[in-house]
Amino acid sequence: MKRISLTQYLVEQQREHGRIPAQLRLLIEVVARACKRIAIAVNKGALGDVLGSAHSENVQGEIQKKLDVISNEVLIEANEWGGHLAAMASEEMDSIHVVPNRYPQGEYLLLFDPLDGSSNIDVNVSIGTIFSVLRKISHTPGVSEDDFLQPGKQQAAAGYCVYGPQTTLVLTLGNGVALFTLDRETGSWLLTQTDVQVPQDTKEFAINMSNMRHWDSPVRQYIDECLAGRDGPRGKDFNMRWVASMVADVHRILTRGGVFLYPWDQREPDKPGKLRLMYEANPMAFIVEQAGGAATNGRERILDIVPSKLHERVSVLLGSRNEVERVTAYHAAAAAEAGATEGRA
Ligand code: P6P
Repeated sequence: MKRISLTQYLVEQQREHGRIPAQLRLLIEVVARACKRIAIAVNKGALGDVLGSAHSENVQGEIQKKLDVISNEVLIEANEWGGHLAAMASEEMDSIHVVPNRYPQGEYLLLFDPLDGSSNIDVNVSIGTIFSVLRKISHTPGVSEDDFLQPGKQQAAAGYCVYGPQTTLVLTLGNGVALFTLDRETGSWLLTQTDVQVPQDTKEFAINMSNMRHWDSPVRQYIDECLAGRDGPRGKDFNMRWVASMVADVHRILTRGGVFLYPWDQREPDKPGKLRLMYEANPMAFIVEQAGGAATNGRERILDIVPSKLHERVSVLLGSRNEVERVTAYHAAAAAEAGATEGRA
């Protein structure tokens, strides 16, 4: 494949396919440049003053790492001045960040998890940045949190950057998935794969097994069948991976297939799941579907969920289509059984 730069790829997408307006092209380039800066900060590790706790808490009630705060600031500063955004939302900020009046306002809304998987920072395991792009559709002056509360199928673009053995940017504009690898000698994002496809089947699942006793029955049934291997109902052995960095687990699935599960469990029954809908599940679901995979919350397509809160959580099942459909079918069967039992009561 001819190694073209991200800039050339975006110009060609804009010129040849009319797929992205100039403001969206600028947005993607600015976010990609911010990810480069984050990659440099992450790579410093102990050599820079970037490891350890920031001794502050985010809206999720999680203790922030220094790199969480640094990454958030890099993305805010990089995107404020360009005139492409109306506002931003971040896992690390309680409320939305409206572009200051000293800058022109644009039509896009940017949401991000600036550094996903930050529990892995201090142990040198892959982490990443996840971002989602929506259009401001209301014509009311100004911008509010309500402008962000759109289902994931409204996304104009989505992507993530993995800070791992390679620094890789994964991007969808709604017409397939492309991968760019950072050439550290020139500082360029170079196109290294187009039309990424998730294999429809897999022998690999990703879930935090320590939560097994808390799972609902459909998830327990699915994992038990995988663990039963070739002598069980699936007739094949399965492998397990759990990096505890969604970007790393999703990137592996995008590369060789697999199914990722972070389901609802009984530890916090009032929460639908651990992961956040707007800036984790939605962008990853968009990317996985664009690569031929599937993403549900066990009952419905993640991209169809109409959000009610900016930081709402969701149960996530995503990856190889045939496996996601199987787990989702187990949820439907359990719900039907519960309904029938209720009817008989
Ligand atoms: P656990 C990271 O904190 C994260 O939000 C995702 O990146 C990851 O998949 C999940 O949480 C890991 O959660 O409970 O296994 O530590």
